[in-house]
Amino acid sequence: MDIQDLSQRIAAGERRALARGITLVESGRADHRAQATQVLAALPRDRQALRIGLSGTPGVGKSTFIEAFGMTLVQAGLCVAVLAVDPSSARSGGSILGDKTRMDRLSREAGAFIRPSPSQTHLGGVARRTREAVALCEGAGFDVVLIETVGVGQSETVVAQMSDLFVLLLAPAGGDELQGVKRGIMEMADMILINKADGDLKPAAMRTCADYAGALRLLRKRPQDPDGYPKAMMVSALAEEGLDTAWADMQALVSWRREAGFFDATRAAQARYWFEEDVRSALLSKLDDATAKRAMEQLGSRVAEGALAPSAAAAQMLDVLDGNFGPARVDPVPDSP
Ligand SMILES: Nc1nc2c(ncn2[C@@H]2O[C@H](COP(=O)(O)OP(=O)(O)O)[C@@H](O)[C@H]2O)c(=O)[nH]1
Ligand SMILES: [Mg+2]
Repeated sequence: MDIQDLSQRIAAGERRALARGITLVESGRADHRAQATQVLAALPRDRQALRIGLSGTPGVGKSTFIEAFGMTLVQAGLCVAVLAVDPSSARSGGSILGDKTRMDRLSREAGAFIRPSPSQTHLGGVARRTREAVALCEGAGFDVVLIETVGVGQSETVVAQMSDLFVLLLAPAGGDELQGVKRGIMEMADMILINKADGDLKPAAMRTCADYAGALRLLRKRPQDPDGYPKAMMVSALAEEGLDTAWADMQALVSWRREAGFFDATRAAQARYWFEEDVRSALLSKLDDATAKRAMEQLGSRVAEGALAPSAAAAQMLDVLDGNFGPARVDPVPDSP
């Protein structure tokens, strides 16, 4: 494959080339990884999309919202890419793939690009792939990249750490409890959108919105927020209500952050975070190699027998990881025939 040609096509905004590029970054093959790195390096560096992370539990209306909100953006003349981080996708078949029908209109728009989530269970791998897919979309000249995630555990943190804006989508609650949204996730949100504020659900949506607006006011003030943010507001993805207002409020927040320097500062901090994460995960992956596993097993047994102190064994293990087999007296794994 001609990498230079592929990069140029991506930079020219060709959707099929972009899809091909994303396939490369998602691939586990070493040659594909090397090509992906080359493609990423060859893309224009002066393009910046607004990255919007969107999280919510299954059924709150993420797909419906992305379709309606995406159409709002496209009609405003913007190009929109939709990506997904879904650690459960290996089981569910992807958070976007399954309901591309819900994005029927958006998927037919020339200004839109929708990419189903890769089927990969390991969150660390998903994070890198998604970051690189975002970079490809930016290089392809998209104005907005929506990164969807199902609200399960760590995936919100992953998405928040690669977004300029993090939006939490909630449904109207029946009772008066705060739907068990974890404080840590609330603290990441720049906007909380109470979806389904229509028909019979409207009164409940109003109560839920007021509850969350109150809860947000109780959180510690963050330096990157102007007055009035983070904000809770009502929308209806189905009735397409409140979407223009939500977009206007997002733009207002982004402009403020740009002028106050927080936009670039956050991106810089995120880049540093991912650098450190990549180092950490690369170090951890060293434990997966056959020699390391064998050393762990052997040293572990000696610790269990009481022949070696845990800390001494750990020091020997680090020697093994450094490629120094002497002190640990661990035999390297013989080459397989
Ligand atoms: N009443 C109402 N229903 C909605 C709204 N948005 C989504 N839904 C419905 O909620 C269900 C789940 O929506 P979906 O977009 O698939 O949610 P997801 O699992 O978060 O992607 C579907 O039956 C939608 O029609 C809304 O704004 N109002
Ligand atoms: Mg969905």
